[in-house]
Amino acid sequence: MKLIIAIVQDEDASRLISELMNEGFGVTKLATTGGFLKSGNTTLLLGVEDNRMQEGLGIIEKICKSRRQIAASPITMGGSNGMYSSFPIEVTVGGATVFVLTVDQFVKY
Ligand code: 2BA
Repeated sequence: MKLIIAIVQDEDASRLISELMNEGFGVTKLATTGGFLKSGNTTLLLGVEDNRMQEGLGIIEKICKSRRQIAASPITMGGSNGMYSSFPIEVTVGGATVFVLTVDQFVKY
């Protein structure tokens, strides 16, 4: 068995969960925050049998779109007047950041 951890954009989360549930996957949704943008994203946990892992990854790939976002750079520029300010940068976020872990044991009580 595998545990798929998928970090996706909030905009894609509802559709992705619906599609996964329709196809019979078990899904847990966590509200998370990206370390770089410091804005909300969604992390999904899916426990899947090995023979359905590719199918699950395929659905995530199909639904999750990459988007460009403007963010405040964490790097600050120093001015001659001693003031420091961050500047906007454009980043491409997603479609999805996915980790696949092998599950040692799966029990339900
Ligand atoms: P954030 O950390 O908020 O990052 C959002 C986007 O900002 C990233 O998109 C990437 O395009 C950009 N970015 C991140 N760190 C950067 C840096 N040091 N310099 C310049 N640009 C940077 P994605 O790579 O698609 O990541 C989307 C979200 O997935 C991330 O949100 C984070 O929550 C998660 N993530 C990505 N890689 C991860 C990793 N190795 N471990 C854990 N979570 C990860």
